[in-house]
Amino acid sequence: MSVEPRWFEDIISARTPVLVFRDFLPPVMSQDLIRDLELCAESIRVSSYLNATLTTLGPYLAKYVSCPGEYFRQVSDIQPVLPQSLTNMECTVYQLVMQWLQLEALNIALEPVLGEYSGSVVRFHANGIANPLHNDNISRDAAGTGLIVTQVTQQLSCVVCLQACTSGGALRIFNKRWGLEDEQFKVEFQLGYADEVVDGYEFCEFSPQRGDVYIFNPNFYHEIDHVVGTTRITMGFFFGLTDPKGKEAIAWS
Ligand SMILES: O=C(O)CCC(=O)C(=O)O
Repeated sequence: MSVEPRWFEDIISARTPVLVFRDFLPPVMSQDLIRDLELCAESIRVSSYLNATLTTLGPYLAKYVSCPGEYFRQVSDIQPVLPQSLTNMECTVYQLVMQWLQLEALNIALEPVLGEYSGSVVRFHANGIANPLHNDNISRDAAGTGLIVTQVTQQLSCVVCLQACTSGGALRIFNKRWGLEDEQFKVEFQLGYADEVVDGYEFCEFSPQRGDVYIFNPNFYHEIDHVVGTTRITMGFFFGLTDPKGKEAIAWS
């Protein structure tokens, strides 16, 4: 099973805003992982911004672009705590993405001297939580750090839905790619961009269900609607191409 090569282009250009493999994970796999995540409750971190709260297990690089050494320390501290079921899930989904996009390699990024990146992050969106409008672009956000992930040619986001919320929690992807001129819409100490930046742009809404795996281009503005009811739990990672033929990729979170 693989997608047409043209589809890869379509995700990058967002002609296909989100590519979904519905119900990929067998229920037992997500149930086992959620049970194991409860045992790691002490390692779950809450990052607060003026307009958002992110609750995560495992570090995400965007938080540490001004201190990458701290990111790699966090990666090595959390590694022994993470359950095997999370590593297994990561491997299964990497295999799926490779097959899907006809990649010859997809490996966790390795930084010379500093070590391995985090291969995924688990995100918890409890009742009432939303994620503000933002876009992800590591070449921009970590520019000047010399980190190898800043050299990828295309950055895509892959998300696995481990537990769906009762309602709300939709991912909304706007048909608007980030541009330098958008920096005027950034608000200090807040996560993301003011809503005006996507005024008049079309969007696509996707409500993930348990077991779904989806891929989209995070350089296009996106946000997550307020969650209602059961906590929305996802595992996600970014990946980007490292060779001119578009066959090799590295992943990080
Ligand atoms: O959880 C989601 O649906 C999307 C998460 C996100 O913002 C991203 O992967 O960039």
